[in-house]
Amino acid sequence: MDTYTIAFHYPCADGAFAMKLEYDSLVHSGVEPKNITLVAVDYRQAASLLSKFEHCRAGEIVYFLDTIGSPEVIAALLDRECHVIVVEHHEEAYNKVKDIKHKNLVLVYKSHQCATKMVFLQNKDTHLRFVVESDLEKLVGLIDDHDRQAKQLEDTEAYYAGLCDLKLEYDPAKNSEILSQLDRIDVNELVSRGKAIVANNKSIVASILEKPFPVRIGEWDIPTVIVTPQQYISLSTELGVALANQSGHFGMVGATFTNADGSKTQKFSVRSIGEKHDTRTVAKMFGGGGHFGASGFVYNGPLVMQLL
Ligand SMILES: [Mn+2]
Repeated sequence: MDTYTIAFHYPCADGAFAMKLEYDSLVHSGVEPKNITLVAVDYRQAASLLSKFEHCRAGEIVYFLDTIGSPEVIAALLDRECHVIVVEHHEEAYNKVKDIKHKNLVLVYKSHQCATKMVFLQNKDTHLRFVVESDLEKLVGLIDDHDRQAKQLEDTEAYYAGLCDLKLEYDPAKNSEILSQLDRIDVNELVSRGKAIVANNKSIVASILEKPFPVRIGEWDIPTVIVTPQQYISLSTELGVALANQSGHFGMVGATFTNADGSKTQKFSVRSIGEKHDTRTVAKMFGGGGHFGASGFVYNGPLVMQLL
């Protein structure tokens, strides 16, 4: 009896859906669920990754979907005579394994498809009991459009807002219900729920943007808004970019988070538009950092006004 492991990128919707489609197609082809192990691969815990594959013996068929885990893990599994199948669309990740030549290694790489779509197309001819076929195709299209930031489908933003609102825990080790939760997703319901959230967010954003105040940092008066932690997590980019558009240089969003011990942490997110203003210049002044157009820093002064 063959045994299977499906490792997938976590926490990532594309990884989770790819896992679900691969799982369904294995079960459909006659594999018993007890012979399938699901492993969420979290790069933030890369050091302990190999321990999640201790059960893999010679002959185990191991999928890596939307993730390569690490080249070391793959090498260790090949050493144990496992069969490894990598389905990947991240060029950087693929480059780390593309030179490994081994009879038990299959690499599937497509830069223009997300992992879910790759798995979907590979198993298209088998009956998937995930959702009814036409809806599944629609869902896969939306996952693909969002995961690759293609922004070609009009419902993609709503799909993702609706999905985030479900607050699914994709790791089967932490949530034994995840497979049935993914089974129950109704893509049309998800999109209409998402549309309402997107519309609501737009009105929240509009009202927040009515009251920015300038914060002097270096040579810039940076328009800034203070929001709730929840708004900070979901709306920083939208607000920061809008404020950067207003000022022509930077925009800044702040929020006060309460730590587990009750202490407070003030986080700031800086955004810019175009290629002229590097947000890291601002973030570095406070020991933070990030990317050219998006950075963050922690400022634990007692009051926001002290920045002025
Ligand atoms: Mn992906």
